[in-house]
Amino acid sequence: MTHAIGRTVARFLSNNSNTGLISQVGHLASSSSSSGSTRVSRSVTPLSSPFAVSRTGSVAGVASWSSTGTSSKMGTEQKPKIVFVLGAPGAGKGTQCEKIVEHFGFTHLSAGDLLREERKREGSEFGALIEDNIKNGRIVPVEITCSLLENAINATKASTGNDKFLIDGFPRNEDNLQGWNRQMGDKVRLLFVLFFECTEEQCIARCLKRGESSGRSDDNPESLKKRFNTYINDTMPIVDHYRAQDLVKTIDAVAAPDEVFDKVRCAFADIE
Ligand code: UP5
Ligand code: MG
Repeated sequence: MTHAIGRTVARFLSNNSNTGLISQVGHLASSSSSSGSTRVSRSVTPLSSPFAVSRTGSVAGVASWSSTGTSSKMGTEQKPKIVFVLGAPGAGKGTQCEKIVEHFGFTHLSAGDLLREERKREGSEFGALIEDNIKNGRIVPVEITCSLLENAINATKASTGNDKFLIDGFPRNEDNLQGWNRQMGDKVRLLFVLFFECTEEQCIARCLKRGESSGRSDDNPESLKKRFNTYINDTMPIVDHYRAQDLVKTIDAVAAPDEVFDKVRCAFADIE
């Protein structure tokens, strides 16, 4: 199944790589917080397929940025700074990201939110594929997720100038890791990985409670079981991969949100 999906995406990419589809820069409806930081995870609206390719062959949303020539010439300091935020379903990634945005001026990009937006976007060719994966706790092919993330990063940089990003819920498996490194590795600077540790019981209880009103198609016992299997089998090896590079800051996420944030604060204390 996964391979079939991969082939579909690969076929789509190869079918469109030379068609000269004109790229459109994703429209960014951003909201500023009191600290001047921005949260865009629910407001990025790609105007074209995430794979639409410009005449120059660049991915939609990237053209305006790279056409200035800044992308390839940027020094390390000017590259967007990235913090990956990982943890089990319901560990509190999104909740803590909102607080980090407020206090440390990052832009929050939730991979899950971007996928859910793409799923409901009229005309998206990937809506059904995304929904099938989300409902079954499987991971969407990286070409889709990575393009949505890259578009959002570029649109945010262009519209707000902010260059500090929390990437929430990504990379979740080997395919994500390799795809990100291939597409984005040279374009960004990874600061560290923020990892929220919480018990499975707590996480499931939180998601089920949220499921009473969230409308999320994966906040139910059956999907949660699958999400947890994927988390243990596919995502934990990614955390271990970064741990081996001493890049992981682990936060105990069992306590109440404000107490958890007290620990998060320390993790961000020494970043420029
Ligand atoms: N809550 C939060 N913190 C609390 C605390 N300290 N004490 C008590 N309650 C707390 O929180 C969840 C709930 O718990 C909320 O009601 C909150 O108020 C409460 P939240 O902050 O939303 O937790 P979070 O870790 O963000 O949980 P989420 O369910 O969003 O995590 P997932 O990682 O499962 O979801 P995501 O949206 O990232 O991904 C969904 C699916 O999309 C994946 O399963 C996958 O199918 C797909 N996906 C991909 O394929 N690729 C990607 O790169 C990303 C996603
Ligand atoms: Mg979340």
